[in-house]
Amino acid sequence: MKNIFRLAIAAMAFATLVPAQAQFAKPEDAIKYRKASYTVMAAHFGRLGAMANGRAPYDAKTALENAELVSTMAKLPWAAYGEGTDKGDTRAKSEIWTESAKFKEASDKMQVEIGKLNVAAKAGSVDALKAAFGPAAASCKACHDNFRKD
Ligand code: ASC
Repeated sequence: MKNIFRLAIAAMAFATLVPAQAQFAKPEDAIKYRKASYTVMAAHFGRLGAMANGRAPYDAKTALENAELVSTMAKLPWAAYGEGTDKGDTRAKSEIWTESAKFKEASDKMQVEIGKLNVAAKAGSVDALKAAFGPAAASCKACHDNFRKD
């Protein structure tokens, strides 16, 4: 019995050490995963944008649900840029890997702005949402401009 526990602890310790790309069996799986996370993120970000820009009626509860989903999705793509994922069905530019510190900085900035968008959504006012939406959208665009082929 003791050995089973030891084994379980060793397995858990190992799992935390496995590099991110090992979560994916094949590079194309990682590419699919990151694209899927951006797709879901964009859907919910777009609903917030519609409210922020007056194309949809503001509803605090809906705004918060969407902002929380965007926050969750915003954590996901970064583990899926591992080795071999620069080629294939992707518009990712090689700069993601050759200028990885810049890419990390841009992805961190985006997550900070999405965090602020979440705080704004929690505040429950359309003005707070409007104020946070622009910088969040700009942080998405900055990455597209520098790291995505059109
Ligand atoms: C969106 C969306 C993006 C960003 C970006 C902002 O709604 O899907 O990728 O905003 O276009 O410029």
